[in-house]
Amino acid sequence: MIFKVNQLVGGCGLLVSICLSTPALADFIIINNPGFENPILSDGLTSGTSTPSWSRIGAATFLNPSTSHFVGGLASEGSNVATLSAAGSGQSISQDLASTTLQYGTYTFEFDVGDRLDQTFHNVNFNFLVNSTTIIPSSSFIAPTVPDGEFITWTFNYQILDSGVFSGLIGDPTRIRFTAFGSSGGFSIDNVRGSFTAVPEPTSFVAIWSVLVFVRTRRRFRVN
Ligand SMILES: [Ca+2]
Ligand SMILES: [Ca+2]
Repeated sequence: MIFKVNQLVGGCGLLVSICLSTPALADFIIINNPGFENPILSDGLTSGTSTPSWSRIGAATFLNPSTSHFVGGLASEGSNVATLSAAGSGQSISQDLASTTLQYGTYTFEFDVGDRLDQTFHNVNFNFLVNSTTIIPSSSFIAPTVPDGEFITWTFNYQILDSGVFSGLIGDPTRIRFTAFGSSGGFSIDNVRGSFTAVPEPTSFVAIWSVLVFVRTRRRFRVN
């Protein structure tokens, strides 16, 4: 019988090892109209109205580029891109992530940044926010150089720790925002995507350790 109990203890130990070593799977974050394909635009035209799912401050535009904007007249994804100018008060576009509340884990956001041929490139200001609070990226970001007339992918990571400053904001709504600050130039954005990897639930480990404690207690009882 003791042999069987040892087996059980070993099995639970193995179970804990498996739980600890199994990598968490990433969930895609739902971003609506992520490539600015709504509304449909003709080549070289910009949208004169707001674009679904994105809030707009200033005269940020949504463009189906021609060869005067990007090499080959191509967007990074689909046909359209968002284009923000730094001139003036700072244009911005943002989206409330309706299905993504703040949770413990790692958030990753990627998007394609373009430098228009007819525009001087101005650095991108990207923010991930909970309520109106900006979350600082978990690693320092070195902006990749964007070739003139082309797009390149930028990636930002955000780690929310259970001991961190955002503990009190778990479950609150999140938002992403692009802003162009400065006096001239601008940038374009396309193909915005995000993912989230949760940290393992502490309660599952409590349950596993409870089983271990129970088994060890029973073993001592039988030995005594
Ligand atoms: Ca697009
Ligand atoms: Ca340019």
